[in-house]
Amino acid sequence: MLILFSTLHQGHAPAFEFFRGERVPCFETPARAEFVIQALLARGHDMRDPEADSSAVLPLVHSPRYLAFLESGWTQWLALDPGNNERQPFPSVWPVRTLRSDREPVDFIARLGLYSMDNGSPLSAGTWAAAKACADAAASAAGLLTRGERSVFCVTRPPGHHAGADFMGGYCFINNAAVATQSLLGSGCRRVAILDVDYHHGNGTQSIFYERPEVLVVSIHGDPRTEYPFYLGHADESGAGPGQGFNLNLPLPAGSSAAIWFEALETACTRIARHRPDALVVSLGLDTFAGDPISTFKLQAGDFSRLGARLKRLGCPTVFVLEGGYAASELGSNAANVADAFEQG
Ligand code: OKP
Ligand code: ZN
Repeated sequence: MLILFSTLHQGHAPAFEFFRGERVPCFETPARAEFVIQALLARGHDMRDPEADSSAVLPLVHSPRYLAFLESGWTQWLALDPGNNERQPFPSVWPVRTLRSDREPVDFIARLGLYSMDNGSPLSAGTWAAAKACADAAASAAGLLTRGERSVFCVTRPPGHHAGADFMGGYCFINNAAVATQSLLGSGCRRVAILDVDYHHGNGTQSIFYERPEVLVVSIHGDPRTEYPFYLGHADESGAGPGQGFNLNLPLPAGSSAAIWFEALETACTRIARHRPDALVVSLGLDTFAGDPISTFKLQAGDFSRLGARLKRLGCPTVFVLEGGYAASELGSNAANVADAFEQG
């Protein structure tokens, strides 16, 4: 399978995040991408740099003022104090219900809150370049599919599925699955399906396409009553307006077994087949793995092969974008199991 990857991801390397009241090392590390790349190369897959520029697609997915903030955010942070080079900015105030999000504050931390859903998505010096390179990979993958490639695997880090039209969150800044999807629609696909198999509900992807019938969004994830992102991902969210019926959430209880998970995958695949998509975009989170440090599903290495083989049977040109997965050393082989099984059927 063709792999798209940029070393620019290394510049996105915040040191720590908050977890249960403590500052802890980030779970979402540069090493994650290296593990995935190493494993895919070791199994003989071809790797390329992204070739497309996603600049024209980005404003179709994200708001201009959010993109402007992301692009210049680190520079603005440094302008406040050159010593900030050694510090990570975190939001501390958010425009929740009754507060206004239409006015952009001048204060940097207030703007960071306006454009964030949590305090868990730290910026670092190379965040924009890394996120933009992922979007370029997603746009490139769409181009390759429309030129006849059957599948492309984008090793995207930072991930994207929590990022909404105008906010970052859950380690995500630009929604790579949405960029791939929008690019596919722009190059002639009439219908696209997105399948999000990350442990966490892809709230950003859902919200970006919630009112659009040409994009079916299906997600299997930990029940948001107990799992991040908590405020979206329930079974009764089925789309709105013209998009009514084109969003399917399959939340599963924390601790669910592989058997339960694959039952949900069957439901997902049946719905996707009914959509008759011209292309499939898979938000490939690997944090459903039993050994994942922040998730509770019970998939084993062989289950990722089973996933790849099942997706192959959908018979669609497919873009994979990497989302979560934090069991660093097994991350690579689990990703490669999906790719290998998809190619071999
Ligand atoms: C991203 B992805 C907050 C800690 C919790 C949320 C988990 C994000 C998962 N400081 N972070 O979907 O794998
Ligand atoms: Zn996740």
